[in-house]
Amino acid sequence: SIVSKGYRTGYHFQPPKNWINDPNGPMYYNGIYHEFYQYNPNGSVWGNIVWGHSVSTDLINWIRLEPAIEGNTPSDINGCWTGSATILTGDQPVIIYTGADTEKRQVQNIVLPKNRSDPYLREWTKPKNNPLIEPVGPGLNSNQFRDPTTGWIGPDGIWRIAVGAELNGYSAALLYKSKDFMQWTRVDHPLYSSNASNMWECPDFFAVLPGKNNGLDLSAAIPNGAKHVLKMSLDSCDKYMIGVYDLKHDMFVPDTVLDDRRLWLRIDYGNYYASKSFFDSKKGRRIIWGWTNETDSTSDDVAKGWAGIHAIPRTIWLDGDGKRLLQWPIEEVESLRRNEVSHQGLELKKGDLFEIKGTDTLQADVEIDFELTSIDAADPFDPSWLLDTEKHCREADASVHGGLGPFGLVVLASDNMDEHTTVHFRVYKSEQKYMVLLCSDLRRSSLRPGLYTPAYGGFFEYDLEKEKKISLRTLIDRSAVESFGGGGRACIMARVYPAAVVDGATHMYAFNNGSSTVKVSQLKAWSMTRAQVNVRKG
Ligand code: DQQ
Repeated sequence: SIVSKGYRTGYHFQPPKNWINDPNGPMYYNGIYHEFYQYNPNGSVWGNIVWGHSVSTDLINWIRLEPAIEGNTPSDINGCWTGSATILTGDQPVIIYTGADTEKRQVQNIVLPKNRSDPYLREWTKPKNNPLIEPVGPGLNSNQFRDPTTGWIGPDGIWRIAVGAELNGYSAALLYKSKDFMQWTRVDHPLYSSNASNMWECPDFFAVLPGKNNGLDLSAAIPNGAKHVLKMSLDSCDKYMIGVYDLKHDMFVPDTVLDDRRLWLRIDYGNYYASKSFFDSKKGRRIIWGWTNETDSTSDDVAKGWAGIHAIPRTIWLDGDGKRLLQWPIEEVESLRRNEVSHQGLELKKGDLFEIKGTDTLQADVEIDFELTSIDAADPFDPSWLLDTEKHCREADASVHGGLGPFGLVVLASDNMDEHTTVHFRVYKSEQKYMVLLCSDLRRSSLRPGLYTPAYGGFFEYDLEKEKKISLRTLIDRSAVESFGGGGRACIMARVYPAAVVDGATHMYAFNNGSSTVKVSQLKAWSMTRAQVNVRKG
């Protein structure tokens, strides 16, 4: 139908049809990037899950292969769920994933490539010793025990993985050890656990260097000054903690422990879940992939024949102050840019709306630097907003004048603005520092009924005395609006379904609705050409 064609993304990862969810086992091996994903080969709702498999040389254009793992043994007959890839010493790739067994218990299984000299690693075999790990031991809930991480080797030469679990009613990343990646024993304490929640899905554990965007391989020597990150998926979002990995006790120790999980940092403040990162040895960076589901109705998904996309892979690193992760779309996405439009020295006064013309507004990449003329105009910050940023974004929406902001972008807007999505900043003053809010407001995004249209928001601290510019980058892809605020300090992935997208005519604007003027020192926009995403079979 026309509807499904209009909303189908042009350069985000998705299979030709059907349902996808979590990214699984991303890796770079022998010159090829692999992306596996939770996939329903029979329809556009969750179910019958197998591991879809695609390969790429640039993480943007993908070749589709046959599913890599299907549930056909006693240890995965009721489910082939999320897992991770590890490249073992001697260049041996392996995948550990969660199976639901004959009794619907969650167990961890392994698969190995049948033929390592096949450049695409098309076929994966299950050794006889599955399951490798069963849900046994004190405090474990056998229905909440899944999503093993990539393995890492300690200085003692022993492998470790973490598994998301409910332990004694609380959330945990359980730690397992092995000499050979086949025989695993549970360590008597978790890598980390918290009684602020009761289950963590898709844990991810990795190392980062403050202020450096080169990535680290957790199995290589970790340099001094590095920090560790534990990411967990809960409450429909991906949260993380920064800390250190205490090797002596084999434990993750967060720098700050926040009892209220609403305050935990988030990889993304929008629609982004079950992310998984990997070390890209080709370019020496860490890349994170996440799943973004549809926010139309299930019947819309059935009509479209597809549901779920993956966000653009992002380089991920640690801010210089060690307090927050930064993310930026991988540079390869820039190969899709066409027809650059550029403006300098624009002034946006209160109420100004500047139309950005000359690009394909349905598939675009926009970068704007906003320069603040007077930071004294910032309104005071109220820390209670941090507990519910969506509520704050609803109350202080794009039409509510502030001292500094709102200013930002209006995207996918219909001719008469009946439909529009805003991505904007507000700047607040909090004691010695400034707090910036990035908001992506979907409430007016579409006139169609039955959509989930929240106003997403995330705050970040910003040194405005030093840095007078706040940058916004937004990738627009028909039903996807993916934004990076303050150089990747806050990210918001969103899905929208404007009727105007189906008609193929939308507009894009820069705007300011704050009392003080902001300058746009630089604005660049590009049309994004269609990528070859899974259109070819390999
Ligand atoms: N999705 C998988 C699970 C995981 C969940 C099942 C997270 O392994 O916990 O499709 O979205």
